[in-house]
This record gives sequence, C-alpha cells and structure tokens, in this order.
Amino acid sequence: MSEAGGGRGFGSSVPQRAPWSLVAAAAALCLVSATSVWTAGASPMSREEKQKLGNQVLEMFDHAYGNYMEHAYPADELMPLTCRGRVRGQEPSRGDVDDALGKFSLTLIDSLDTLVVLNKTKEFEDAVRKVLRDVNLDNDVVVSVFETNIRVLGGLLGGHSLAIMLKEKGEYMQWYNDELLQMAKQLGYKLLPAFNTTSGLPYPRINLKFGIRKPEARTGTETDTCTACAGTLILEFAALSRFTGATIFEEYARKALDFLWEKRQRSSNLVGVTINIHTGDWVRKDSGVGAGIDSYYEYLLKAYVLLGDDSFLERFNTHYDAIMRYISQPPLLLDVHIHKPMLNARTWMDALLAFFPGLQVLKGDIRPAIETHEMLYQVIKKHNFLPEAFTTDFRVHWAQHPLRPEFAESTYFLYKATGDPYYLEVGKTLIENLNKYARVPCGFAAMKDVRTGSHEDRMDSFFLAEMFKYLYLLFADKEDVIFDIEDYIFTTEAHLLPLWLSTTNQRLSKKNTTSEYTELDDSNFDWTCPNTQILFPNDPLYAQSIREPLKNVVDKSCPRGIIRVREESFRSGAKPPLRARDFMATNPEHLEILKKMGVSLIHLKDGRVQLVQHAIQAASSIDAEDGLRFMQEMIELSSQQQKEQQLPPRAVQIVSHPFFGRVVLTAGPAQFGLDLSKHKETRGFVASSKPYNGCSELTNPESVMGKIALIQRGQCMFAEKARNIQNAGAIGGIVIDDNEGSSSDTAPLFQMAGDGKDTDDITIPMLFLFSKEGSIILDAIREYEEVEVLLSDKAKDREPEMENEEQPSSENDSQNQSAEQIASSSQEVDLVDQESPEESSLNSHPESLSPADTDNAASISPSEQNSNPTENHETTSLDGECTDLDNQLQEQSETEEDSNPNVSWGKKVQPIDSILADWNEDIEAFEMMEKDEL
Ligand code: DMJ
Repeated sequence: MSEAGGGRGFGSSVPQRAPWSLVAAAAALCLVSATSVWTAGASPMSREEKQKLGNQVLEMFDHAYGNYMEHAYPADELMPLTCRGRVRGQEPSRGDVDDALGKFSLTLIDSLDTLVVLNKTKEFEDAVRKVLRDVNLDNDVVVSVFETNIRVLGGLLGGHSLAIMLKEKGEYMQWYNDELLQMAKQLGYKLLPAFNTTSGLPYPRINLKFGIRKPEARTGTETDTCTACAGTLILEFAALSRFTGATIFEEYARKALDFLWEKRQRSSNLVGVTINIHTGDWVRKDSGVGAGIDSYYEYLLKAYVLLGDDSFLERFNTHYDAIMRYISQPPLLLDVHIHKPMLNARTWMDALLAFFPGLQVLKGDIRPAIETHEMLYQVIKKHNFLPEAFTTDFRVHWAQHPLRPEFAESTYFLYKATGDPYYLEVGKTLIENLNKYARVPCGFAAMKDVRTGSHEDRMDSFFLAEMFKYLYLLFADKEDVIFDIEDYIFTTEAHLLPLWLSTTNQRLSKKNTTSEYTELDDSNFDWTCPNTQILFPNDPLYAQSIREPLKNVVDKSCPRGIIRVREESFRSGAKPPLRARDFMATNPEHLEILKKMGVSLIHLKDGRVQLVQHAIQAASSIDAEDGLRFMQEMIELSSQQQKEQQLPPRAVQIVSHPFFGRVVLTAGPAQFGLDLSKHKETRGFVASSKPYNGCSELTNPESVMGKIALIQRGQCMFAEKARNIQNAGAIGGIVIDDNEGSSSDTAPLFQMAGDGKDTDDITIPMLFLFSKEGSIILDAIREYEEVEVLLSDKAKDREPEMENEEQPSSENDSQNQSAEQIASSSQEVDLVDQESPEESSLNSHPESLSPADTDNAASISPSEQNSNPTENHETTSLDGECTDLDNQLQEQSETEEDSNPNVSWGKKVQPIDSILADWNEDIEAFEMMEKDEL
C-alpha cells in the first residue's frame, strides 16, 4: 500500500477546494447564513450577554478539564464524586459502557480540539505534548471499535487537523511534525483486524494489543453489532486515508457501509438496530433514529459533505424519506419495525435521538427539526435534563443522564440555521442547569436520576469533546474563534475534520463504490440544504410560528399506550379500537369487543384474571390485529404498574462546607419509617452509631441525639437498627452497605424491607447507601468533622447563602480528597434486595405470556380488573388537553397517509400467520430492547 509522504505532504498550505468541494462547503455553510436574515422575533441577546455566557462556558470547561488533569490524568476519565481517575479493572465493571476505556487517557485525547475551539492554544500545545509523551495504544484491553474510532481516532485526527492549522498560522505548534497523525495511523492499523469478516462489518470489540484472533485477545466470539457501530467509521477512516495516503482505511469503512445499504429492509428502506456480522441477518428489527442507529444516518450525510460522493447522499435521502414517512410523528420520533413500519415498536424515546434535529438542519429540513427540538426542550424544562429515555407521554422511562451533548448540538445548529435568539436562551438554560445540578467540587457529575437530582460518579469524555464546543460556539461570534469553523465538519463526537480533505488523495472516488446508484435523482434534493434566504423569505418569525402550537405539548399530554391508531376507523367514523388502559372487566361492551378480537377472559383460582388471545377466533383479521395490539398494551401496562409499585430512589445531599448541596448521592428507600415523598425532608448533622452495626442499644446516645445516625448494614434486620437509633434520639438513619466497593453505579436500587412485623413504631426516615456512596460521607467526616446532610425524595436547590460563605480555597480542600481517603467497610450481608424500578421490565414477567405460539396471554390482578390503570400515572391532564395532542398525531398520520398513495391501511392487513409470526418477533424485540444498554 502506498502512503503519501509522512511530514504532512498536506502540511503547511491548505489545498484549494475543487468545484464540487464548494458544494460540500456550501452544505455546511447553509447552516450559518441565516443569522444575518433575522431582523425580528424573540429579543436579540446583546453582545455583552453572549460574551458573558461564552466566558461562563470557558470557566466550566476549566473546572471539568482542570479537575480531570489534576486528579485523574493519565486515567481515561475523571470520577468527579470521589475525585480520582477511573482506571479499568480497578473499579467494579459497569458492563459495555467500560468498553470505551482503553487506558489511553481518553478524556485528554477527546478534549484536544475543544481546547483550540475554546481558544486555549497554549493548553492545546501542552496537551499534545502529553499525548505524545504518555499515551500508549498497545494496551492489553478489549475496547469498543466504535467508541475507539469516534473518540480516540477522531480525537487524534481532530487534534492533528487543528495542529497543522495552527502551525500554518505561524505562532503555535511550530515543532509539530504530524506526530498525532502517526499515532492515528498506528491506531487505525490496530482496528483493522476487526474488519476480518466475510460481510466486511467490523467485530464490535477488539483487543488493542492482541487483536481478534489470538487466544489472548479475549474477544472475537461476538456475532452481532449495532448498525451505528458498523456504520460510523467513514469520516475518521476516510480522513485517515486522505491525510496519510493509505487507502485501506477508507476502503474498509466503505465496504461496511455498502453492506449495510445492501441489507436495508427493501420495502421500508429502514435498517434494524443490530445485525449479525457474519450472516447479515437483522438481529433486532426495530428501527429509530436514536440508540444503535443514530450516527449511521449522520455519517451518510456527512460523508457526502466531506467526500462529495453522491452515492452517500442518495442513500441518506432514501433512508431519510423512510424516516419521515414512518418514524417521524412530529414532534415525536418513534421506533417502528423494519418490516412493519406502520406499527410502533416502542412507547418511549431515548435521549440519543436529540442529535436528529441538528442533522435535519444539515439536511435543510428545518420545520420538523424545530418541532422535535421544542418537544425535547420541554422535557428538559420538566426534569432539568433529558432523561436517558422518556415515554410518549413524557414520563421518565430511564432516569439517568450522563451529561449527553446531543441536545446542545441540535440547539447550536438550529441557532445557526434560524438566527432565532430563542436558541441562545435555550443554551443559557443548559448552562444554568449544568452549574446548578451537575457541578460538584471536582468537576461535573452525571445524573443518576433526574427525578431526585442524585449523581453518578462519572464524567464521560464526550462531555468535554462535545458539550463545551457546542455551547461555546453557540454564543461565539466569528472573531471569538481563532480559525474559520466553516472550513470543518463535525464528526459524531464533534471532532473537526477539514473540508479540503475532499480533494486530497481521492483514490476511492465514487466510481469505485459498489452502490447501485450511478446517477443522482434530482427529486432527492427536495429536502437538501435549501438556501436559507429562501427558507425564511419574509417571515423572520418562522421558527417561533412552528414552536407556538407545541408550547404546552409536554405539560398537557396524557399518558398513552400505543399511539398509532387505526386510521381507517377514524375516517369511517367508527369507534377507535379498545385501548388496554380503558378496559374494564365489568363493562359488558368491553367484554363483547374482547370476544370480537379473539380475546377470552379466564378467572384463575388465585383470583387473578388471565387474558388469552386466539387470533383464529377473532371476527376478522383486522379484529385479530386489534386484539394483538390490545394484548401488547395490556402487557406493557401491567409491567408499568408493577414498576410503579416499587418505591423510587431517594437522595442524600451533603449541604455543609465545602459541598453546599452540590454532592447528591443516590439512596435506597425503606419500606418503613417516615416517607420522604410525603413529608418534608430531614436535615441534620451525621454521627456514627456505636455499635456501628446498630444491632443493640446504642452506647453513644449523646452523640447521635438530634442527628442522623450512620449504621453499617448486616447482622440484624434493618427495622431493628432503625428502632435502636430512634431510641437513642436520632432524627434519621443512613445504613451503609458493608459490601466493599458496592455502588449505585453498578448495582440495582436497594430497598430496605421491614421485619415482617408491624413497623408503625418507626417514625424516623431511613435511607440506604451503597459502600461507595457511604464512603463519600465517611471521608467527609474524617476531613471536616461536622457534616450536615439532607435526606429527601429529590435534591433541593443549593442554598445561596451557603454558596456565598464558600471560600476560594474550599473547593481545593475537597478536591484534595485522594483515593486513599475513600474508606470502605466490610461484614456479612443479609436481608432483602429489591430490583430497581428501572431494572424490572416486560422480560421479568414471562409468566404473563402463554408458551403456545398461537396464543397470547396476559394476567392482571383482581385489584387491577376494574380500575383504569392510567389513574396511577404521575402525569395528569384535562380531557380536552389530551385530545389535542392525540388529534394532532391523528391528523398528521392521516395527512401522511392521504398524501402518500404508497401507504394505505389496506397494506397493513396481514394474513393471520404473518401477524402471529410478527407478534412473536415483537415480543422478542421488546425483550431485547428492555435489556439493551444505551
Ligand atoms: C457521543 O459519544 C457520540 O455523539 C455518539 O455518536 C453517541 N453519543 C455520545 C454522547 O452521548
């Protein structure tokens, strides 16, 4: 393989763009040209305020980066609660999420080009020297190919791109001689063995030292990968090829993309979430724009922008057409089945899809981008952050939030496209929330639960790679950035690749691609990057007019089950099918409908009622399909109800100096004692009980009197501990796990059960902390002696008067906590664990399903039979308000169908066998989705 001469044959002068490359640049440029179009609308933000916010972003970045460098480097990531580095193998495994960690100083590499964007050139120079001096890419660690590509290869290439730009300017980086690029090439070669499959799709993981095949590799047995994992390589691999002249990288990435394209579901033009890398069969046949698929679509469009290859645009447009037809239900984006795209596969959305409005801006399809972004913003206003997943009626589905940048990304692109100062206000809210809820003395901590405000001991590298870039650029004027951002494209990790690569080392131009398209179909340009002068010709309030009808979409929504309804019924004026949430077993009309749908009601001996469907007994195939949907909803509702019977997590917030409420620990609730959700929180200083296990009368009542007692788990019942500390005068208790190293990051939520007897005598609140979270309090006592905490159901706002007391040195004091200071305790364990509400799922109720292939069954308990299950949901609303959104969705759906002769309800009427086969697939898909980690 020939390689273009090392020392940046592309080094000191930036090549001129070829004519088509100007098209690519124009595609990127169309994002920014609208800023000058705006003359009216929401009040503009003054230059001073924008600068103030920009400076705030810089200060926040310093806080995150500075703490990483001081307390974590050379580890991959900072653990901001315990203020130390996360070193793989030294912390309890968190599963797949740890596959991003390769002992290669991930956060430093991911931050390189952010330093330049934020005008920290000197720090960039230092950081590059550190990478070259310290980073080893040859560790015996199994890493994710996808994460290593987007974060490390992308980070090195972004760093290289800006290093050569700076060198050319003549002031900084004069010593630089393509060293980052050489590292990138070394890493590229390390990833190549992953592509050794007949399909050309890469294995999901690789051992950096031993590759795939060697016995020491400890990987290579996987059969499946996610679509995004296989389809998010082209930008970095093509850039590597073009920078170095080694064409193999681009070739491999193209081959993987070609294979995915071939495997798209031909009638819907959608792709599934996971695919078998050997056979090419879809493993998960659900399809959306979020987790598992997201950046595959992003890279098709951006590959066109960067590489100018029309076939990528063709593919993107074909998929986009399918997304807008099936998945987009503005303002929602809902997953569907690839082979049955008119049926939703889920009733919830994940946070990763928040990047999609940004991609729609790049595409030039602004309206749905504005709509979805507005819906997401309202969810954020409700919970301060976007929960990892939320339902179609905007309830929290997965409560964590690892400081993801996707929403900030879309906000930036929408501002660039519309110039509407509204998006600056959105950015301001994001900054405020980060400082208010996620900032801790040693960095920024992910949210463990957006409902309680509790933290997780993690600060992912993408927070520095992406969040600060997008927030800074949102408020920056051209002169605030030392280079022209429009000369670059953002990778999915927001790394910057120069557009001039399009004309460099083009050995794999479009004529070599395997795409079946050779000619461009002009109609596909319908949605592509229109001139923004035409987009908002005479209407500077365009974006606002789109947002206006949606302004209460979240607050006024109702709990819903499956949204898509049978359009045909509405057109003919017939009643909509019976929804599971409306079903009442005492309503004769409902029983009649059940019968029509082939669903029978069986009263079990234990008093429960079981619903069984024999599709064959339904009055028609449409009734059979309604029955299937009804059963599916019933299973979801019953699973939801079981979840709701679990107690939610609680929060322990350290409010004394130097924490001032900024550290919030996830705590397990007790099934006895004061219910913190109903009563005011309890606040007090903490004191360790003697004996520490709290299993007998306390010998130090004077120390715990009026305080919150700390007790170790084990050796007696939780209720007994509670009684002993209560008798000693404690106003509350925190039980700390004695399993060394246990953490709420890795263990499901723990609920403390009573002792099987009457526990009404226990009136103080009791909470449970895993060992790691407990250690944070124990360390604080050692360091500061007087430690005050707040026990509550949800973290409370930091107190301004306490913040004001803070001395400049106090932050450093707490940062000085070292790993050695983290105490842990260990003794025997016993008693009752309960699964977290987040952990329980449809899967956990296999008994609800009949084993017979042709039958579908769900059980409901006697108490559920006559009640409307939705009454238990936390979201309430007025009838009129509910129907508004439903109608919107209905209308949208009808319009879609009416205007599209290819899509008709008739198409959805399937033979019974096929419906039953699909049903089984649905169940499998739901099971897998519930298990899936984002
Ligand atoms: C980032 O690592 C990338 O943006 C990726 O494509 C998916 N999302 C994470 C951050 O949320």
